[in-house]
Amino acid sequence: MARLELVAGDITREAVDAIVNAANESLLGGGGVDGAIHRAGGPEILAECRTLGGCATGDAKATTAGRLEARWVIHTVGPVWVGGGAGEDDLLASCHRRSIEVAAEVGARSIAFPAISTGVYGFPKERAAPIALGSAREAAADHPTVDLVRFVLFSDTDLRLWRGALERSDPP
Ligand code: AR6
Repeated sequence: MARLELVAGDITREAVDAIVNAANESLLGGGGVDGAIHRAGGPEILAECRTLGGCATGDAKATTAGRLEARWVIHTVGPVWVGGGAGEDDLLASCHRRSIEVAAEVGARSIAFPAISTGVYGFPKERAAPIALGSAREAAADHPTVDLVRFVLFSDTDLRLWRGALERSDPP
């Protein structure tokens, strides 16, 4: 069973095998955590992204990680929140499942996620946290080579919210 960790920090500094990027369907960069990853990792990541032909919402694709400590960046596209009735929950779960599948495919044993969709895309954090935790835990159980799943929250407030969600979730 994979270890599940919650920390506060900047995901670009994570020394795990793979970090997940909350990208958009173009995979050609943006603001938020996407901008931070491309800035810290350098132009190699964007050059690789250009060859991938974009990415559907809920799917994930890997590139190498340029100057980052991680070896791979797994780019996933979270749903834009439009009120909850457009399949946003399932798409968010899919992002976590697909990211872990891709991590297993490239041989990554440890993976760090940001809080996908909860920034510019407007997904409510209280609703996103249990979905992200549950889907990541399930996917990691199906892919036992992935033995560390870490969520990197960008503030102490977010970390507290996610800890609460973890405490309320079913034990593994
Ligand atoms: N480390 C960890 N978390 C971060 C960092 C960081 N360095 N920077 C921001 N966050 P967002 P989204 C948190 O907006 O909602 C981009 O333009 C942030 O506080 O980055 O999925 C893409 O290109 C929030 O909790 O991603 C897309 O167009 C979380 O990361 C769009 O934004 C996600 O916020 C995707 O929107």
